[in-house]
Amino acid sequence: MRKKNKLKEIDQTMYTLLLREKKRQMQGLELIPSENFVSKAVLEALGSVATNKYSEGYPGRRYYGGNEIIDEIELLAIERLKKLFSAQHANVQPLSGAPANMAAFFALMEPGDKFMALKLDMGGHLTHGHLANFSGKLFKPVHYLLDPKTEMLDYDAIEKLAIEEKPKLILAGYTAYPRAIDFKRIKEIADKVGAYSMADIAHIAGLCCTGVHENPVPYFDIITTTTHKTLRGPRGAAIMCKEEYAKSVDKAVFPFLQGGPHENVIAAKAVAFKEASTEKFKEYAKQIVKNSRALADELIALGFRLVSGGTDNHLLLVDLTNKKISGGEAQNVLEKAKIYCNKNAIPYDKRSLFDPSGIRLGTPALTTRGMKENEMREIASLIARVLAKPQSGANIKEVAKEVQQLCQSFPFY
Ligand code: DSN
Repeated sequence: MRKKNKLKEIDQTMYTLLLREKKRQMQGLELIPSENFVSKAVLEALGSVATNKYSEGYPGRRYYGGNEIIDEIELLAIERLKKLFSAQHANVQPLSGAPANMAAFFALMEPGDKFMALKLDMGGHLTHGHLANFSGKLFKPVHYLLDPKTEMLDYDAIEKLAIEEKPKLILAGYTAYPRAIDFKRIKEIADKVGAYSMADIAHIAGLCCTGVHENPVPYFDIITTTTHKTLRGPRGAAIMCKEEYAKSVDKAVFPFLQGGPHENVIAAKAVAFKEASTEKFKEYAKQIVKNSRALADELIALGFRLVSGGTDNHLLLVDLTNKKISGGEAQNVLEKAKIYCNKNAIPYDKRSLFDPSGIRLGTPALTTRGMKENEMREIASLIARVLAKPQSGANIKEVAKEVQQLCQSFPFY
């Protein structure tokens, strides 16, 4: 007997919306570097009965009865994450990246303490000290910048600033930085000035756990990550740290910042961590970077300027200044052709953050669908064709048709 679709029966409206969203995801080119497609196994765990349970506290120390199995689920997620990254301690309860960063700050700093991070419009993050965010309001951010010529991190300048400012914590890890991060150097600088070392590896976690990018977890004081980007798990986050900070981290997550953990998400995280520990995932992570480089090389060949001249990781930042189109306009017109990306500031951008000069492209999601270098070259040419004639509806329609054909050859769900 065919299994009945309960959602369709109970809520036709939501069923239809979700079906439409699935079609949108499958029939378009997902190039937003922070997005990915989780496995069916992860989706199953996410939609499981673990969502029914309250489990405030930690395994063995809960404020509700009936947590015997939930404890096993959370411990499994913790152990798998520790093994995956060689971490001494892990907390898998953070609901998302921003709360994870908030908990990490409060675990190691007091309000008013000074910390160093990369500025948002250079590739940092709101939670790395932007004034509109808790991190800029409650703490004292000192921002380091990228080298204006190379558009890369300038470690000597970071060291000089750290010596002058003596921050309590130095944060490395970015949302729009296409190059490899020298975590060892950042740690040396932090040690030199007696600061805590913090890494926010949300974007590159899937590259770090596979050795495709250097993994800072074994030697940094504290590390935050989301679980849904290159790590390809459910939307959520985790914190890892040295054993000596374990208690402070756990207390900062609960009871300081959060209440009941989402155990269905934690179950899904555990499944994703298992998947990420396989050889297949390692190959996937390697392919992400190969694809990113192929996309970058072809875009350069087609006359696009890439910030820093290329990429070492899963993303690239395209400066559209010479194309006479803003990042926002490019995002919108590409969306019409079913090519999804996001507008993004470039270092020292002359335009506003709300309509900056660049777009950010990434390969994690399309690599999950099985696309390789040839498809990346084809996609670069589709992007170039849309941006060459952004006003032409006929041109956009033609590209959209080709996008759909390409997507049909790489079915996923
Ligand atoms: N919003 C994420 C990104 O897109 O990079 C960072 O939190």
